[in-house]
Amino acid sequence: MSKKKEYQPPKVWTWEKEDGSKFSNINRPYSGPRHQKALPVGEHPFQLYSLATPNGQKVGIMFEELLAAGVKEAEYDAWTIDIGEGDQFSSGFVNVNPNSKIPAIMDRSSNPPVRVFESGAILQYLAEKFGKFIPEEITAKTECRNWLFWQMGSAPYLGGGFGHFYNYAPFKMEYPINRFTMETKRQLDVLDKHLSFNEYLAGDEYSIADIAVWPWYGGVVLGKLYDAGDFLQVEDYTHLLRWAKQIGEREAVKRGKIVNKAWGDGIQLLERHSRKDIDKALKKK
Ligand SMILES: N[C@@H](CCC(=O)N[C@@H](CS)C(=O)NCC(=O)O)C(=O)O
Repeated sequence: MSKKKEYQPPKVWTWEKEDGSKFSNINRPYSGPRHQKALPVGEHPFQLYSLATPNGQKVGIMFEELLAAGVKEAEYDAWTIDIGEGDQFSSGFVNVNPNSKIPAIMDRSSNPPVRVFESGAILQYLAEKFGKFIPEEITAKTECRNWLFWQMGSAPYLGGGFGHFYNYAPFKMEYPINRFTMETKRQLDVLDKHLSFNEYLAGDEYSIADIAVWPWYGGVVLGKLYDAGDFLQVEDYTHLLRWAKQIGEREAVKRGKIVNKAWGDGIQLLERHSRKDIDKALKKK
């Protein structure tokens, strides 16, 4: 691939095995299992199959928030799915999520057990099952869902667009970086304006909307994602920063964000089977 030569799409696209980008070793243009392997199952009602990426962190945070709120029935076992190694293509994982993406859960307290995939669906399922972190009143509940679905539609521009071309692409290209920076800054401004007159995304109440948005947009403005703080001038988004810091101070968020953290110099926690696993990992810090 050359930087200068303009790409002329052929009549029919063919798969070029390695394009040099970070995940090209695992990407394929088809779905389904690539190897036979069952998923592990622990003793708790919920089984979480995940990794501590922003999408994965949402569910670790939700379980920790539920436990902190006294919902004992939300006990869970968390297992690492190493997406760099292709664990998401095992027959067991594909049975829980045919889309082969983390996070996914099995609710074994239901008979028959219920599978839930897509982080937004998982947050909504848990919130509705336990009547927590989703407002009861219809207008507030709808506002909560508005922001939950906003995140699902918007974050792919941030992660798959901006993050990919700014960080993971084999070389820097001005056109896609400009396009996705424009959209990312517009999204940051949407949140900043909304949070200038709302404490939380759904209004006065902390909810699954905050849990969904924080790992992505909180991560960017707190300098935890893509090392792009200066490039995006994140200090301009003062209301978003206020909210990001406030959510980051919650005990359950500090605990949940490290669940299934399988890389980096800091805390790692491949599996979680009891609260002590997180206590120990945080103590080592
Ligand atoms: N819309 C999905 C996105 C999930 C997603 O993109 N997960 C990524 C990690 S953050 C993944 O599993 N990637 C593995 C792959 O693409 O093979 C959700 O919110 O759950």
